Amino acid sequence: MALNTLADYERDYPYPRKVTLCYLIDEEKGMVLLAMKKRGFGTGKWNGVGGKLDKGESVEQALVRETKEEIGVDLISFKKIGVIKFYFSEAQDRSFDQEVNVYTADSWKGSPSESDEMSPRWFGINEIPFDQMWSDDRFWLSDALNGKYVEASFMFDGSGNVKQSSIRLR
Ligand code: 8OG
Repeated sequence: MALNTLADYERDYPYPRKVTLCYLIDEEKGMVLLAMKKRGFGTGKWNGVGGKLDKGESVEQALVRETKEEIGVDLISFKKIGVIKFYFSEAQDRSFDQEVNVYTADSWKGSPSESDEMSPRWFGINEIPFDQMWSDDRFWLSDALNGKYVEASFMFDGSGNVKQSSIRLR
């Protein structure tokens, strides 16, 4: 059957590949750590840190490993703030689609530092640079950082713009 709407993708591909995404939060200062992606998927965008699961890894194991690899810190405490599915409707196959498992962390060991992949920087929670981020982030990230749990799905067009979305906040 043809895939036309976001609902078609959600029905036919309910379990896209899992990836992790983590935002370090300094609650006292009202800051969030974003990192500039230097290579690969999402190059040139500010984002949280994270990536794909290695074979046999759980989501939380991957979250801890990716955070260490990308910005050099060891997570101590973190909490899940949402699950977001992304469908790239113009892609030839479904291998780009992702289920992003989103977390915030409020405790870690070490100072965020630059790696080959990411260059970190603190931003005020009200000064997030949405025009230099994934196009969907403006629809959910502020609410998620302010304590809402987000369950959402997005369908992108070939230029990476949001074509359809479904967002549930609680
Ligand atoms: O392993 P790799 O670097 O390719 O993983 C991609 C990272 O980017 C992963 O942390 C999940 C994250 N990511 C997407 N799509 C989106 C998106 O639309 N918004 C945000 N904020 N992050 C995304 O893959």
